Formats: sequence, structure tokens, C-alpha cells
Amino acid sequence: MRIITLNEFIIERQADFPYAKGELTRLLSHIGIAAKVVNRAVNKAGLVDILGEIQEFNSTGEQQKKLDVFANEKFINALMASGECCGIASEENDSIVSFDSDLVNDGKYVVAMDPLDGSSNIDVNVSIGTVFAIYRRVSPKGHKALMEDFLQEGTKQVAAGYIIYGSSTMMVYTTGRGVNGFTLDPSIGEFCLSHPNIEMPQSGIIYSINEGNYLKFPLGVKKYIKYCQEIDKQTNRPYTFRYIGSLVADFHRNLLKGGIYIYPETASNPKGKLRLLYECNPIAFLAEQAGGIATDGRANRILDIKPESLHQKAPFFVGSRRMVMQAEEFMSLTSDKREAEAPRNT
Ligand code: P6P
Repeated sequence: MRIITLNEFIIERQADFPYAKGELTRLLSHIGIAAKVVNRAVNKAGLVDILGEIQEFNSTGEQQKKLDVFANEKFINALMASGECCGIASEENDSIVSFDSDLVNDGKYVVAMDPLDGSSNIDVNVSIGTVFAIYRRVSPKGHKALMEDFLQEGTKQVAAGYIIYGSSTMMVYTTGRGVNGFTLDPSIGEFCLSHPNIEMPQSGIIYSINEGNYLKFPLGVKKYIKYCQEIDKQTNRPYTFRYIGSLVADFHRNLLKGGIYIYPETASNPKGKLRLLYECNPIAFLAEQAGGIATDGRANRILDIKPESLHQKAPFFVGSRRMVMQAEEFMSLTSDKREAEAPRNT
């Protein structure tokens, strides 16, 4: 089979966009470059002084890791160098970063990203990922990017994707015409097309949720978990529980094998934990493009949610269509009230 590199593929697909003059092509190519730089650091993190925490905290109060900050810098530099992106929103930055230079103020795009998601897994060598969403700017060209450029519904995404730094490093993205996966071949330093036209199975037997929060879940989620644990009539066995603690890794497995990932609201976190702009929206876009669905558990399509703030959270039910619909069924059948948080055993 002829090797098709990421750049060749992006350029070939540019023809899908008759009005595109190569700007999105350049932007996606630069994301690929930053991914290779971060991949190199992730792969040898144990050998250089880039593990561990720093005495800094990100927008949601999580302690930053050296690799978080490193990845953030590399992606920001690459996006700025592309000349096509006029600003970014990142989990690692409290507010937007408007590049505000003559070179990029004409950039047509802005990018929202989580440069290194699942960073609690970094120091224990478990898969982590980068998630990105690309929007067309809505503020006037020639000026710096504004907050309104980022507070757009997920349906306005021009492209979205992730890089998973796992047993191999892959970049998976969509521009609204299907989902394609590229595996990094370290011997030539290129992402090569390995998973063309990914389609998520309409159902599956893998459910992914942090059951440690069980007592705090809404009743509908508790009932769905019990449903997953019952013997399935067709397979004569219960579902399989898998939870890596890294959204990109859990979603990637479900994308290929079928499955559902749930991060619901709880009494203490009424909007859940995942951030709408740079975790839920890009993953939801990919899920829909691959034939899956993504909701907030209460029949609201994630991509339709109008963001009100940069780091706002959303309850997240994403995966195989029939599995998400089944979970929604339990959520709709049970009372809307969350069960009061059960007192911890003293
Ligand atoms: P918890 C990582 O921090 C993340 O944003 C996702 O990648 C992951 O699925 C989730 O949070 C893990 O959260 O509360 O289960 O540790």
C-alpha cells in the first residue's frame, strides 16, 4: 500500500474546500510538527528533567506538570509560526492568547486546545493526548483575536482532532468530511495514513467512567452502570469496564472498538469536569463524524451548546450511538434530581 503522509493527505483533501487557499492546510501541518516535537519529549520524559510538577496551577486549579507547560509552549509556537492562526485558548492559560502581530492578525483561524490531556498519567507512563479545535475567527481580520472568536458553538468548528501518545503516536482529525487516523513512523518522522475513514461501531460492550464517583452520580447514571453490569442477552456476558483516566485514550479505544465514555455531573461538580471548548467539542465533532453521538446526558447535543466562558464545563456522554441513547434513556426515566451526596463511611 502506498504510504500517504499527513501533509500529502491534507493537500489532497484541500481540494474538498474550493475556496481554501491552503491556510487550513498550513495550520494542520504545523499542528503535526508540534505533535512530533511533543512526542519526542513524551517518549523520553523519564530520561530528562521534564517529569513532575511545577509550583503553578492552571485555569481550573490543577497543578501543572512540566510536560503540560512544555507541550503548551510548543503548540503555541507552532500555531503562531503557521501565520494562519491569530490566537489560541488553552487549558494552560487563564485567558485567550492573542498573537497580535502584523504577521498573524490576518490569520483566519483560532484554535482551542488542551495541549496535554491526562497529565496525571505522565509520570506513570500511561497514554496521554493533545486535543484541538479549529474555528474561523468572527472578529474583524487585521486586528487581534477576541474572546468572541472562541465562544462559538461546536457546530462552528472547521476542524478538530487529537494526538494520542500511546504504544504508538497517532494523529486523528476531521474537517467535517469523515475521520482519518495517522500513525507516526519514527523511522521517517512522518505521520502516515493508517486508519482511513474511521467509523465508530453503532454499539459496543465497553463502558468508561470513573466509578470511584459512583455515590455522587445522578440516579440515571447509577442505573446505567448497573445495566452495563448485567448479563447481556446477546453476548451472555456483562459489558467490559475500561477507564484509563485519559479522555483521548478512552475515546480512541471506543472510536475503534465501540463503547461509551461518561463524565457526568455530580452533586459537587454540577457541570462535570470536562471543558466544553477544548475537550468536549472537538471529541464530539469527531464522534459525530465517525457515526457516534455526544450529549450532556440530558438529550442536549454537545455541539449545540453556546459557550458562555472559556473554561466552562459540560457533562459528557460520548460514543457509540446506541450506547449513548441507552444511557440517555436511563437519565430521562429517573428523577431529574441528583441523589444527595451519600455521606462517606466514617
Ligand atoms: P478523573 C484528565 O484530567 C481528564 O480531563 C480526562 O482526560 C480524563 O478522562 C478525566 O479528566 C479523568 O478525571 O476525575 O476520573 O480523574
